[in-house]
Parts: sequence; structure tokens; C-alpha cells
Amino acid sequence: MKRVVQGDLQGNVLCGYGRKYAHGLFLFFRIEDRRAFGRWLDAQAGSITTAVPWGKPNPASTLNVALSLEGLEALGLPPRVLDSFPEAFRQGMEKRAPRLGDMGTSEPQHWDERLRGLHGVVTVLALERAVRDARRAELEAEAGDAGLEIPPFAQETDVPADEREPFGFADGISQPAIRDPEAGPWPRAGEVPVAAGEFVLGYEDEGGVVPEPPAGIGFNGSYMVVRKLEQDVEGFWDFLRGEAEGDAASMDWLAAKIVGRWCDGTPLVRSPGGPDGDGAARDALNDFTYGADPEGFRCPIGAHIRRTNPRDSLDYEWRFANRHRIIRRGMPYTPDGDGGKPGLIFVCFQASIERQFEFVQSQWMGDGNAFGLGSDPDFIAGPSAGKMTIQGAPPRFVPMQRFVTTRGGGYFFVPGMSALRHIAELARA
Ligand code: N7H
Repeated sequence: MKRVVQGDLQGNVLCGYGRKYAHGLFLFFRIEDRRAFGRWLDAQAGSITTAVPWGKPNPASTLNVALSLEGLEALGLPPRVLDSFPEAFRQGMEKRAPRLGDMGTSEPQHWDERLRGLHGVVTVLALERAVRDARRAELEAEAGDAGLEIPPFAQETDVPADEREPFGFADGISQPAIRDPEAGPWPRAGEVPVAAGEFVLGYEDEGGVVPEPPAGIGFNGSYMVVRKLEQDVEGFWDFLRGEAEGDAASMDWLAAKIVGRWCDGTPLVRSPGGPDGDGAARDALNDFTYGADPEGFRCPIGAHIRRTNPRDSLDYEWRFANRHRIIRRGMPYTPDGDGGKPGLIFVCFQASIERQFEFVQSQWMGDGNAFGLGSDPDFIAGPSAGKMTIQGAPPRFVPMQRFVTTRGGGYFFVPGMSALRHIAELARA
């Protein structure tokens, strides 16, 4: 097995930095002056955080860069290279909206204009809020000299101390483990590790092949999907309160059935009667399969976590499920304007946007066909209203509404470090 070259891989792709880097900044940008940006990128290259394990003390903040197809084009990459990217990336998130289910208020024409036609994103993650704020000020001050359109759009994100997302569920628990002893995320009890090539270009994937990387700049690259997903928290809980006829315990039960975990993260399949009080033992929270619950009586077959990662539901060795894994690095944001709502900056990394993110979003969340559930979409972030089936005797059908709206985003390429230097050099030429 070829080991991942950690010094050449950006550090946010595989193992990430951990939830203690709780204060994020996503600086979305468009390039106006390619040579100036090339100089800036070259100067930053030494400060970009790689996957090389850290000594002590840990850095106060991290820095990573990703570019969209339009960004690579603006930097002067030749058509031969641009054309070698897969179709999903070349088309970009806006053009792929119909297959992602971005309809109605989620249609690109309603997106935040600042989150359309993006050339790239700089990600900063910091241990302290003040450090993040200082990095933001620095980056914004440099933006003009870095050849970026002013102002770039800065989106701050903060993971609260209880690590819950805006609806109130514990998040950031399940992550694919990597079959490489040096490159995390490392396997925890009950997990079937996945080949590094599912997330990083240039390595063998679960199909036993090394997918063709983009010409000349593919090695150690990855694809990053970023979506700003606004959450109607009040609407979500009002709806559940109505369905539960005001009974708090039934409301929590319904919420757990929708997600597949109780709010504290306890998996339903392990503890269908209520949270098992083991919420603190995060590693144990991911030690489960669906083999003993084929009918979905414990965890509904269409629950959010069961349909986005069916684990052993589709074949006992997870082979099918493991072809559609994503590494999730989403972070919550708080309302950023009058009347604004909170939400999630959803982020995921993969080697194939089409086979991984898009497949999960459109095939597994879009409807229930793959699971014998007909047209049932995912209640949390599926494309449309409809119904959710809670298996039982008798089953319960919950008429559902949409409480998550797409506000913008993009598909980005995360170059390996040598590729990044090469791109900077081309841009300066
Ligand atoms: Fe989901 N939520 O708070 O309800 N998600 N998600 N997600 N999600 C997960 O296991 C949520 C979204 C996945 O391996 C948990 O870490 C919300 C999209 C996958 O068992 C919770 C939004 C996509 C998993 C939520 C949202 C996914 C997962 C449990 C939007 C893919 C891991 C915590 C606002 C296209 C499943 C955990 C596994 C887990 C929520 C979006 C995918 C609580 C609020 C768009 C693969």
C-alpha cells in the first residue's frame, strides 16, 4: 500500500485539526489580478498547514487554500489542464443545482450573490476567537495586494462548547477512518477503514484503481464541496411540537427518529428508548451497525445518518457504502444580519464529487428509492417536502417540510503543496 505523502497534502483534507479548532473563517474570493495573486500564493505557501503531524505546542491557527475551476482559469492554467478535470467540477455547483435538489428558495438565483461564481476559498481555523479575528483582519488587509476583488466575503463559523449544530444535535461524530497507519482519521471500534484514494488523488481507491488525476497538478489533491445551508431552527422545533401534540418526550423521540441519533449523539440503533447517558464517550458513539435492525424498527431506514452512510445495510462488509463516503468538516455559523438565520457551512472532502457528495445528496437524500422507500426524501437536507416513514407496528408517516435552505457555495480543488507552488508560478508568469 502506497502511504500518503503527508508533507505534500493540505492538512484539512484527511485528518483535519480536531474540534478544538472551533473558530473558523471561510474567506471566499474572486481573483482580479492573477500575477498579484500568484505572488501572494507563493509567499503564503510556507504558512499553509500540511498533514505533517505537529509537535508541541500546536499552532494557534491553520491556513488552507482551495480553488474553483473559474479560479484556476483566472490564474492562467491552460485548457489542456482545465479540460482534464472531471465534469462535475468543471460545471460547478450552480450548474449542478437541479441534481442536488436546489429548487424553490434553494435555487441559485436566490443565493447570496457573494457566494456565487467563486474563484476560491481560504480557510482559517483557530483555537481562540481572537486569533481568528486577527487573521481575518490581516487577510482582509492583504486582499488588495493579493489581487483579490474587494471586499472578499468573510464567513465566520464557531463550534459551540457542547459541539451541537443549530438544531441542537451533537455533530462531528462519524468520520470515515483511513486505511493508512500514519494518515488519520484513525479507525475506532466498529469502523471499517477506507482506502486513502477515496479522498486523495494519486492513491488506490476502494475499487482498487488509481483514478486519473487532473493533468500535472493532481497528485495529493482533493475536492472540497462548500455549501452554506441556512437552518430554520424555530420552524423545525415548532413543526415537531405540533406533530408531537406538545408532548416534549414525543418531540425528542421524533427528532431522534429523523436524525438516527438522540440529540446527545447516542445512536438510536444502540439505544432506541432514549439517550444512554454515554454522550461523553465520543468514540463509542460511532461503534454500531444496522445488521440487527434490518426493518428499521430501532433506527428508521430513512433516518439522516442511516441514508447518508448505510454502513452494513447494503452489504455486510460495507463495500457499497464505502464507495460513497465523505469527510465532513462543516461548522455552524450564527445569524449574520438582521432577521438572518443560523446554519451550517457544510464542507466535505472526497476524490470524486460525483460519486461521493453528489451521489449521497441526490441518490440517497433525494428520494428513498435506494432503500425501498419510494419517494421519501431526507428530512434534514433533502431536496423537497414529502413524508418520512418511521418503521414500526404500526408505522408512522410524518408529513415533512423543508427547514434547510441552500444560500450558496461551490466546488473547489485543494491542490497538493507542489501543485500549489506550480500554480503560483504559472500565475506569476
Ligand atoms: Fe448530516 N443534523 O444536525 O441533523 N448530520 N446534516 N449531512 N450527515 C449528521 O454522525 C445535518 C448534510 C452526513 O456516518 C449528524 O457526526 C444538518 C448533508 C453524513 O453515520 C447530524 C445538515 C450531507 C453523516 C447531522 C446536514 C450530510 C451525517 C450526526 C444541514 C451530505 C454521517 C452526527 C443543515 C450530502 C453518517 C455525526 C454516519 C451526520 C445533521 C447536512 C451527510 C446531527 C443539520 C448536505 C455522511
